[in-house]
Amino acid sequence: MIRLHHVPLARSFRVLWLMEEMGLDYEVAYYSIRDGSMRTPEFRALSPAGRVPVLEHEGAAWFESGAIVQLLCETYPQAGLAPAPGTGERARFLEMLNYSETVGCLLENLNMNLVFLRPPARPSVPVVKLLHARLRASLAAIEARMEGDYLLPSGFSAADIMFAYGFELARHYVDLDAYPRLAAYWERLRARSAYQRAKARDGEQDMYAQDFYPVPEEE
Ligand SMILES: N[C@@H](CCC(=O)N[C@@H](CS)C(=O)NCC(=O)O)C(=O)O
Repeated sequence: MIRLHHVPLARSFRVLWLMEEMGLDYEVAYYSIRDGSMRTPEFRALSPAGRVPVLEHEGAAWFESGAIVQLLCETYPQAGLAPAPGTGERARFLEMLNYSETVGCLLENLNMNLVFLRPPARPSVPVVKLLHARLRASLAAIEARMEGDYLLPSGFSAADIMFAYGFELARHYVDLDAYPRLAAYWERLRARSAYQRAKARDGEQDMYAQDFYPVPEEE
């Protein structure tokens, strides 16, 4: 039995997409960040910090999206979505798997300031400006390194899933067309049938009320 604990458009989408690429059979348990469904003792028993994703996999429960992606790649090596330890592309693979959370944390902090804060709390304009600048720099760094169609020269891998999920959120804060290689890469990934099947099971997001969140004006 495989069950993914998932919030639409959250980092758990990485695991959903990976499982579609791998052709696994799985169930999805849906939650919302807004409705308290992640605060139950049952969910906390699976995820100590009350976060998604959690993957229940044949009697075990795993949390942290990067760890789950790596564990699935090791459990199902026949899917060919991760270079094996000791091979030439392994270092780049692990770098990108973890760099995805450098970008993920910037996006989470932008979400916190611009999407989740409720009045009378107000976002800090200097902090939002700093987060924007750091997000743009993090994307530009990969834009400059991107040579082929995917992050690894040998082709599509689970590192693409980990990293490219961030575009789903980043497009609410930056113009992705400013990064032509990344924009073309994102188009290429969204054309994958496994991505489209994962989107069909993602569910309705209740995070973003606007398509784009500009940097707020100084008072
Ligand atoms: N580094 C963790 C982050 C997990 C995380 O923060 N998930 C968010 C959704 S993207 C969450 O569950 N947030 C719930 C909350 O903050 O209450 C991972 O990659 O799994």
